[in-house]
Amino acid sequence: MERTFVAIKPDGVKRGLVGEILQIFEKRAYRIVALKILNVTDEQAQKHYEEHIGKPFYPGLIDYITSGPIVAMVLEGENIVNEARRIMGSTDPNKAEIGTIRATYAQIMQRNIIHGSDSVESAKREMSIYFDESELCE
Ligand code: D4T
Repeated sequence: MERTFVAIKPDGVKRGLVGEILQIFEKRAYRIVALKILNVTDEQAQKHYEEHIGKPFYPGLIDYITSGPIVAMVLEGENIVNEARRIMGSTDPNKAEIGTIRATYAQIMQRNIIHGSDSVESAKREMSIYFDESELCE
């Protein structure tokens, strides 16, 4: 069993899409290992997006993820890192396959509604930014 880190970004929370998005993962029978709503601090945002430091879209990315509460979660399931990203669709909603979360709920890359880790290693790193070990339900 694999684990991944998923976050419903501020626009998803503001638009009241938390329940619908959670349902997509629950219907797929993935297990919720941890779940919370939180305001991302600048420090958390910088850690999360450290690979993008210096890129032109970085300041906007930090402003976006800290603009309101996110819903952060750890999900567990078979091959979940890749499968969760397949369910979300491409980073750019315009290129995301119809039926994916981004194609269904988003229009532009700068407001792409959801985040999912891109590898098992990233998942471990990202989980530790948002959750203490004690918050994960075995
Ligand atoms: P996140 O991390 O938000 O799930 O996105 P992805 O894993 O799908 O994609 P990413 O790390 O390449 O991009 C992070 C974040 O930056 C925004 N972005 C990205 C942007 O505004 N302009 C760009 O040119 C790129 C590449 C969108 C997602």
